Amino acid sequence: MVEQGLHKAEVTGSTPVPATMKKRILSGITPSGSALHIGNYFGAVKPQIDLQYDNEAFYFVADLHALTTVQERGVLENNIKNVILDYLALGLDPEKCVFFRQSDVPAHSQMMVVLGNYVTFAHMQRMHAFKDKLQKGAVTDTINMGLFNYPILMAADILLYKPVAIPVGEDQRQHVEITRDMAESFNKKYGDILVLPEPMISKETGRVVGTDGERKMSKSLGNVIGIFEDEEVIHKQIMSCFTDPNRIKATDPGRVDGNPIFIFHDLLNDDKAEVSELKERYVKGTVGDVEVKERLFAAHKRTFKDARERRNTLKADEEMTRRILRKGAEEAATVANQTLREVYETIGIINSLNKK
Ligand code: AQP
Repeated sequence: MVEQGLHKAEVTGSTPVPATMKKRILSGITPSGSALHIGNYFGAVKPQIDLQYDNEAFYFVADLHALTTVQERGVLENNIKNVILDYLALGLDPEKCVFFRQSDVPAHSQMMVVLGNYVTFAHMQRMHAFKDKLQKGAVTDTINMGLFNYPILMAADILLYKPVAIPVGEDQRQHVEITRDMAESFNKKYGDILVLPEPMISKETGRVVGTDGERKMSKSLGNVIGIFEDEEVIHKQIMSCFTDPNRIKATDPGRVDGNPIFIFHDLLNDDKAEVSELKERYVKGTVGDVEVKERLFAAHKRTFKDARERRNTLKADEEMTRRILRKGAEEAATVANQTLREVYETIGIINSLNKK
């Protein structure tokens, strides 16, 4: 596994890459909600953006994946637009990486059909997205095949580009592992065609806890701190954050380690002296939760001020985002189609795609 710090990281994979070549990495984001939260940002988006400078990066909006949960046309369209704007506003540079929409490159769906034959039903049943649903009480009658097949589409998304590393949050580790298994099973049969990618997960931020202080920050759990929502919404999210449950009064000595409000200060607050001072006072019982939260809110505003402004500018120029995605789709399709051709040829499907 490639462990990664928050900043630019050296990418190493299992496949040897000549030292002079940029290493290829890839990641996607599912527009299953209307906006990114700070868990997405520190766990995945920020590392991805940092990595775009020194690597050959492919990043895509996994719009087809969103269909597992979003089945209202207007909502889906809106989510897709938002996540594209969020990414660009946060610093994704389409000149430094290939940024595209999954559905713009049909090879993803075509490759999925092939890969489904190199994984067993039993293996798929052990995938956590499916198992979690069952554990939450869903019956198989209500779980759609899109969700069940999600890891196969994700394997297709990845393997088409032959990346050596996949920068993602901890919750995606299993999906990268099953991707490796599918590639391995395919290669065993046909020779070294597909590249086995490594998950690239930040030790510090691979699993950002939610405002409940227990579970992973997730939109579906409602324990998020947003990035681009109205300030009142962000303020409310921060003020509702759990702290030290054993502290009754502001004068009680409090616990800092594992306290979500301080986890968020460590992530967000660029004023490290302020964070140290707040921690000291918290331990001594000389600062109240409200002040700690208000200071976090102020830090959030500072940290995301530029991105919020950039987002407003980008929003006003829809044609520019369309241009960026068109260019990204062309570049992505060139690479993806080449792998698909190679795979088709390997398995014995010699069709018009393979004609020179
Ligand atoms: N809490 C998190 N900490 C670290 N990384 C996270 N990621 C998500 N939540 C955290 C990472 O963000 C990237 C995009 O994830 P996604 O498109 O799969 O979104 P998600 O996992 O569906 O995000 P949510 O909020 O958890 O959605 P729901 O509630 O719908 O399941 C991925 O790299 C992911 O690891």
